[in-house]
Amino acid sequence: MSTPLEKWVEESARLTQPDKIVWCDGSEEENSRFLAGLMHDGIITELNETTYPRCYLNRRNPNDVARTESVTFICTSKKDDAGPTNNWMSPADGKARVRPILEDSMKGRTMFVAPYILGPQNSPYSRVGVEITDSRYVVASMRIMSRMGKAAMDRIGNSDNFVPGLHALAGVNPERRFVMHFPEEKLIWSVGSGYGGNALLGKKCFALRIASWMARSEGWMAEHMLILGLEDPSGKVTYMAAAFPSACGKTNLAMMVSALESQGYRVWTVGDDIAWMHIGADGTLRAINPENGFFGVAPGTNAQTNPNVMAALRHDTIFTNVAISGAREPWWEGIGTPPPPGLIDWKGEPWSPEKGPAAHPNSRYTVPARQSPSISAHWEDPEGVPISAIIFGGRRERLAPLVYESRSWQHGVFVGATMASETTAATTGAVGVPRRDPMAMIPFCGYNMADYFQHWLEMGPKIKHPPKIFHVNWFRKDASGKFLWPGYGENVRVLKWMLDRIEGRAAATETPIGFVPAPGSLTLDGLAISRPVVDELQRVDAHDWSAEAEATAKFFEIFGDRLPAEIRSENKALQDRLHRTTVAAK
Ligand code: OXD
Ligand code: MN
Repeated sequence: MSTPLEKWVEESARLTQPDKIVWCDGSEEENSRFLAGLMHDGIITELNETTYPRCYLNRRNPNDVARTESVTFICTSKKDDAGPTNNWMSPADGKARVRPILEDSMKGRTMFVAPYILGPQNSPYSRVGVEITDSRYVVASMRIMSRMGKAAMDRIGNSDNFVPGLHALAGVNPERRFVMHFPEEKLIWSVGSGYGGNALLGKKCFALRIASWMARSEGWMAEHMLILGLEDPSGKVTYMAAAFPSACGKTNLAMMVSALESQGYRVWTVGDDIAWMHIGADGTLRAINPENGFFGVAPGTNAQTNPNVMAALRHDTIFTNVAISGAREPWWEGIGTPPPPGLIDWKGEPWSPEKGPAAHPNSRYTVPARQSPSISAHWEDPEGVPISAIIFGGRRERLAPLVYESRSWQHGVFVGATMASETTAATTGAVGVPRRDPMAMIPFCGYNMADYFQHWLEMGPKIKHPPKIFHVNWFRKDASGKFLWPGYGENVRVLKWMLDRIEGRAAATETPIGFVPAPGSLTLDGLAISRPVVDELQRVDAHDWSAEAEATAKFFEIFGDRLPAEIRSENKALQDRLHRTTVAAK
């Protein structure tokens, strides 16, 4: 009798017709063999063995360098279950579209079966997936990003308790590229791309899209959030989870070197991208990081913005689409050193300035989390870490203050649901256009976001010691376009204010949008910042916020009647508070 896993592998092999099937055990020996094979085939090259031991460069096909949201689908029986923010196909149509691409796609190739655990090996909150792929680069990357191999296989045993994901390169053809999710049967099919977010099926596909579906039905939360611990001078660590859209510095915040280290405040990293949160036996919200590594954007990363990751990626790292120097060391824009001699760009050609960026703007490093000097001693605790604060944030040039605290859980859910981030000229041509991205989950929520808001609303009252919910904005600018807040390591000052609020130590001033730090309650010593700048950072402009409230009401219309009444009433209450402020000011 074959097991459910063996049956699915046989079925997948019948469909894709590989020459050979290899079951991956995740061992060092196996990994070395795969890396040697990848080098032999010219898919990766080894970097400088002295300065970057066991580091490799992978150059992707230029047509395959980013997540492709336009061909990412949630395939549910009812269209409404996917909701207005997802691409939808019926499960039958989704399979009919992709099956012909999968058919015979592994002829002449090897099929790898890679079982993996998302989350600490012994955690009751962890889940198991199996990725079938014809890419050894995917297997080598999954080995860094998840706990891949024998332990996962042991956990599955004869059961059907795993999320199957079938991935085939299928010629890496953008015309035949799909990332399909079938949440009702917890199945993933991905074809035509080898790029991380499309092809490492444990990451966005399982840990967010499928997991968010599972989390709703099982009473937990799968979120696009970093997890950090803030240590105070007594050595006590308070954990916080934060959701920011891409390019808003999640990895940098999670791995921050604190500007208040001399006062005894340190930041420890638990995760940089995804948090799975369950209600613990002690009534706190417990978070685990389902991942085992960091898949971070390289450009802009340097000794100032993220010294911890710079230290982490000096060994055992896979780089993708970065440039390399004549000395075979990785290089990217914003690394903090001028372009070195003999620079080869991400396409493998000699670089010169007129060619544009040497590293692809979405070039990446894939590095084991344990290699970061900032990794928390508790990052693999089976029970997870207790979350005392949830932080939402975005890039807002003028609207949102540096930090504010929500009035309640329900109001905090509203704050998350109204999250937005301004686009930059580089991406849209129009600066300052807010793009709505509730809880930073727009590309990752595996079901109707109106139901997702409802799920958030229902979770709060079930948590005996619910986290406080805050909103931050590191990106406010003055009239001349200069950032008002220095950011990076100085952001710890804002985290400290949150900690002081949690501990009941810091004063706050009520505004229509929530509570901002009372004068003097933010720790600013040692920072050259003037009082007027601090005031401007905290200013809440009732007119701007009224316009914002109208814009969010408009955005919420896409959800129709499915939008929870609480969200609507929070927006109405905000508008009333803003109205009272403007009337009072007249
Ligand atoms: C993302 C990522 O695209 O984490 O959000 O890679
Ligand atoms: Mn992400």
